[in-house]
Order: sequence, then structure tokens, then C-alpha cells
Amino acid sequence: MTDLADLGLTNIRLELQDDGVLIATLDRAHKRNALDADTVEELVSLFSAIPRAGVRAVVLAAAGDHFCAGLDLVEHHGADRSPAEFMHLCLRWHEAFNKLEYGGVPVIAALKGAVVGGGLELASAVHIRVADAGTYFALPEGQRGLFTGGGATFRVSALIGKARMIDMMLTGRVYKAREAVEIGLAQYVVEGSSFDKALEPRAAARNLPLTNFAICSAISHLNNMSAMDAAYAEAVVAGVVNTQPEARARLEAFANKTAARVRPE
Ligand code: 1HE
Repeated sequence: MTDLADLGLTNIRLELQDDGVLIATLDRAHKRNALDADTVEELVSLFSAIPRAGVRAVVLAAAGDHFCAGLDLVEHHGADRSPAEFMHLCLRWHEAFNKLEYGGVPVIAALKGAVVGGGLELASAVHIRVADAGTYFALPEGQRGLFTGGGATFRVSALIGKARMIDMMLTGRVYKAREAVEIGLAQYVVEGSSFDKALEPRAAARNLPLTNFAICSAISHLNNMSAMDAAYAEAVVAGVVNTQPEARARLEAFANKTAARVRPE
């Protein structure tokens, strides 16, 4: 079992709670949590370790008023990178976000302020997005003479469709929280703190870990497959998950009529 404290992270603050919920806070508020190369490496380390660290769910939060301002533009300007250097940097972003999306542990993002550029790429890799009323979303790469490099082309377009993403990039369109929920950029918008609301889906932490593994890994993998292959792989995953011994008590409770029924609120 990995001890997350051994990772020695300095740009991401960690607090592991008793029920196995990890609060991971992006901690570069003075730079609006822009992702410099060091922070990307910390994300790789963190999300590589989480599946073997006894973590049942992650709340991904941010210090300060903004979730994440995307690529560290000042570092990028100063580094004057070659095409190959920037390609390799983008591959590290992908490593981090793939570990997050396919890691099998639910990650819930508490969004606020700017969720822009690479910040939206990070947000689009998590499993549940909660916005507060002041959250806004944009892909300003188009206006900065840049292009997305951290997965927006497939993750943001999967959330909102290709046409909306192209419009965001061409025109610099900014979606505010409510409209963002309507089009699918986030699942929840709350009046109060998105952090408090993000703690609620931590109920996910009470699901059986193998079930959560399938939800937070298999769905993404299956969506990358042909329908034939996805049907086959889904059956295999269900064969493993739906016969796990730990599920028997839950099935018995349903059969005995002691388990909660599914009801609208
Ligand atoms: C930064 C960054 C950054 C802030 N890189 N340093 N992303 C963008 O185009 C967003 C750029 N940022 C902004 O538009 C604004 O900073 C915010 C709307 C997010 C916040 O505004 P505000 O008024 O609260 O802060 P600020 O005064 O603009 O910035 C405060 C500090 O954060 C300042 O540093 P300081 O040392 O002068 O105090 C800013 O330089 C710093 N800062 N954002 C570096 N992004 C894999 S490809 C991904 C491609 C992209 O992500 S493109 C980036 C898109």
C-alpha cells in the first residue's frame, strides 16, 4: 500500500479522511493554479499512487478563487520549448489525466472561478463535476495562439459535442455555470460552496471498491471500443463485478426487503 505522504507533493495539498476520502487541493492560488511542469508531474505521481493507497474517493479542490487557469503560460513563454519538448510535456499531461480517468477511484471536482484551457482539460477527466454559481468555463487557446494539448479534443467534445467545442475555441465563448450544466460541462451547480456539495457524492465511497473500479475505469475503456468489443468486454467486467462475494450481503438485503428502494427525492 502506498503512503501518499511519501510522494512529497508541494503543489497539491492532501488530506486523507477516516472514511478513505482524499481531499486533494491544487495549491498554487498565487498563479491561479496554473499547471506548470512540476504540478503535472505531481498529478502523475498522485493519480498513479491513488489506486493502491486505500483511497475510496477523491475530492479534487483548489485553493483561492479559481479552480485552474490551465497551462502555465509564463513558464511556457520562458522555456521557449521546441515542438518535441512540448509534445513530450503534453504526453505527461495525458499520463496524469489518463491515470485519473482510468484509475478506478471516483474523482469529484469542486469547481469555482476559472476552469479554463488546461484547467477544463483537467476537469473533463474527472468523474463528477460540481460548479458553484460563479464558475465559468472557456478554452482560450484559440485567442492565445495555442491549441489544446491535454485531452480537450476528445474529453470536452465528448461532454458537449464537437460543434460547441469548436465554437468555444474559435470565438472564445465563455460558459457560465448554469448554462454549462445544461450543455453537459458540469453535472451540478450549487448556490453555496461547490466544495461542500462535492463532499456529498462521496457517498460513492460507500460503494464496493470493485464496483467503483468498473464505473470509473471500464466505462471509459468501453467507450473507446467498437460496439462488438465493448459488448464482450462489458460482459466480462460484469461477470467479475456482479459475482463478487462482497455484493452478496447487499443482494440479500434487497431480497429480504431490508434494503432501500430506489425513489425520486
Ligand atoms: C498565470 C496563469 C497562467 C494566471 N499561467 N500564470 N489559460 C488562460 O488563458 C488563462 C490565463 N489566466 C487568466 O485569464 C486569469 O489569470 C484568470 C481569469 C485565471 C484569473 O484572473 P485574475 O485577475 O484573478 O488573476 P491575474 O492577475 O490574471 O493573475 C494572477 C497571477 O497568476 C499572475 O501572476 P503574478 O506573478 O503576476 O502575480 C498571473 O501571471 C498568474 N497566472 N493564469 C501562468 N495560465 C496542454 S495545453 C493547455 C493549453 C492551455 O491551457 S492555454 C492557457 C489558457
